[in-house]
Amino acid sequence: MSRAISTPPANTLPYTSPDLVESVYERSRERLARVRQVLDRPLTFAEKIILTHLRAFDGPIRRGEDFIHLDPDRLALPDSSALMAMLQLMTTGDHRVSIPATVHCDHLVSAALGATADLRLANSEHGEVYDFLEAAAARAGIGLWRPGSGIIHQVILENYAFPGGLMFITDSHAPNAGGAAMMAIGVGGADAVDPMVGEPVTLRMPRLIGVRLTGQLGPWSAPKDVILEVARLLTVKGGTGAVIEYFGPGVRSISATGRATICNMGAEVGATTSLFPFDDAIAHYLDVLGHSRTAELASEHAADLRSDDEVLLDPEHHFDQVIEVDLSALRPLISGPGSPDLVRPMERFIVEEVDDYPMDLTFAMIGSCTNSSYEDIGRAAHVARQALRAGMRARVPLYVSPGSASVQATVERDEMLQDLVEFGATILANACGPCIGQWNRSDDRAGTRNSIITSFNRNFPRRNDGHGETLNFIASPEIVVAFAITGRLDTDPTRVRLDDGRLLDPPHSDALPSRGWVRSDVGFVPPPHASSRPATVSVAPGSERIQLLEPFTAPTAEQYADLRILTKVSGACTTDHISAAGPWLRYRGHLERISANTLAGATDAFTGGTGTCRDLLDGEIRPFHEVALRYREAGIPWVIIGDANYGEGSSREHAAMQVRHLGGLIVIARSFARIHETNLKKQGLLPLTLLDPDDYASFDAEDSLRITPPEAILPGVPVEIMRTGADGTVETILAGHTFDAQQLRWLHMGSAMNAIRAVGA
Ligand code: MIC
Ligand code: SF4
Repeated sequence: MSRAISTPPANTLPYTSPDLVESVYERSRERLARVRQVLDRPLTFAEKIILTHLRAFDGPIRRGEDFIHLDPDRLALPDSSALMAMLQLMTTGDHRVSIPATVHCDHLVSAALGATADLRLANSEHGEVYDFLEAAAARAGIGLWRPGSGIIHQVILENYAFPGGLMFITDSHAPNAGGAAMMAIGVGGADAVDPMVGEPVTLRMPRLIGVRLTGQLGPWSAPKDVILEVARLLTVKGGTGAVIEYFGPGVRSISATGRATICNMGAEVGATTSLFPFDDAIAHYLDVLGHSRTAELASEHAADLRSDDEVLLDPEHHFDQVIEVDLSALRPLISGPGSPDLVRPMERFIVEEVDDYPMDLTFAMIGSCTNSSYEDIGRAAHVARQALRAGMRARVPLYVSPGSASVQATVERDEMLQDLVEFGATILANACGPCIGQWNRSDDRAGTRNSIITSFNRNFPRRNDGHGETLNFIASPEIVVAFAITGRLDTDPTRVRLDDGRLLDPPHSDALPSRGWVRSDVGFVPPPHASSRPATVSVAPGSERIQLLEPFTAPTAEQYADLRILTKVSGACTTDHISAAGPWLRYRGHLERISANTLAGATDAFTGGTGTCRDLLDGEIRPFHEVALRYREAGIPWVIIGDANYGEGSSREHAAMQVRHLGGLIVIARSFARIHETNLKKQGLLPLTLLDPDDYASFDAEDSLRITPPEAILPGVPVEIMRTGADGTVETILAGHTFDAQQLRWLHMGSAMNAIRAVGA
């Protein structure tokens, strides 16, 4: 198979060229005609995108069951996951990628003093990583955005998203691009390697959830409240394996960037992706941002960029589930702490629950990929300005991270940032910062129970400053700023009198700047022409930050015949619990080093301890990774027993690779989050879902397990787990798996990368 395809010139541009958009539309139109002929039924917008991006369309596909093979139009990778993706790509050969792709340096910048100082520090602290990524991207023909240029999802929305396109991004908040009617799906790094070498990405055909929006958002309600309401209704598991498609008369009242906020946080309900239909608001967004030709093209193809009329007339018939949200009835909501789906109206929270939490806020923060648009900052600045007029300033430290250099330049030109600064805000770099624990917190509250309020998307324990005692409440940016005025959680900031006796007026901002968009491509590095690509991509010997990967060896029948349980985790076990971010982000390119954090946040059901378990070799309690290493050295293969929605949250494949690196072979859970399950499969691990979730209770610390040998595992056939207890009792438990015939090669070869290498060899 030939893999050396020359880099498309598309990669040298800091935006998606109209030519690419046009060719996608032409191809999609032809394919759609054939799909319609064969299926002969109305189609949802999500189906139109999926079915026109299949490698081959062979007739009806069962949702939630069949695997599909997709060829995306673009790829993007944040630095934190690009490291492993590029290292894995390197294990498969020396490739020039066959698809437009970009790397975005956004996750490693720490927040402390403000944008300039923080970026300077990031460049010196992470220079080795940035240099590696720049060289690896250049060699592979991939564009790169340097630190400070923006958060990946905002940069994509502004530059690369186009209606009806399909993109894979190695980050769970990929669906943000759904605000511009692009389907963007979060995947692990190994999945991104597939399209880089010309292979399709494999995915299970998603179920379809339709969300019908009616009414209109009230004065203090925001797009954030729409998605918090959806999270309340669906919970963190409810969207698993589904595309959420929004429609209905309420859509009109929400701007493209507001829609992006809603799609972004679809990740918090486990959705494969979220999507809005193309309409005038998106055309206007594209136009103002300088993509007029793309807006024109999309308008010409508008009928293909939304659900068919028949679907909209009878959605219950065409979606697997339909939810209705009346925007007019929505009030500002508050999520957290601990989980994004712990949601209730702010008014109720203040009256009924607030006493359970520390009342004084220690920090307020706006930004992150989910809420850093022009409109978000505009509405936040409008609230801040009213406080300033009343002679008031923020009573708590307030951080603002604009999403991109373009947003920053635009809100600066329109003097919004200046107002926020006068109000007391510190402007952070256009990067992830405290959202992902890159926060050098300098106050003395870290480590003591304290409340912060943010407009971010995740509030898992330890996420922001590494301390489980920090409670993160999530709300819309304008509500966050309003709380910064009072500094307390127990007063409704929309009803409090300012020092001048007035109540706050509801926030207002244009959705897009009336004086035009200030475009900034600062930090974009196009890949060099093939003839001048760097000769090699080198890693310094003994580097602490980057380690070349050794291929994993294939699991054997013998190993599957006698496995021990490292831990049975109890309760939520997100990827933050399995492989924490924050200070550990520095080791995202060094598998051995990062493995030291494995399961540090997880609770062991056998001992009740967090981050530790009992070592079966000598009965001592030790950190998980130490016990795992001791088992590995003793030649004892091991499994993890997981609870429901195991691996929820991010796309970081480290959560799978570390387990594999430490000698883990199997994860048996009540259920899995989609991306993590695939990540496990790609690394040659066997994720098993208990057919009867109650069997979770049967596993004991000293059990030994015997599992159907790898070569005997068949698609669609449950696997047998023979459990022998310490007292000699034997029981057989059945578990399902989701490997199809082709994916079983990943297991048999030891990993998906081994399988790619074998084909290329
Ligand atoms: C996150 O929000 O958790 C992250 C950090 O962006 C992750 C990606 C990562 O861990 O590399 C995600 O959402 O996928
Ligand atoms: Fe970055 Fe936070 Fe968005 Fe993840 S959720 S991409 S860490 S801003």
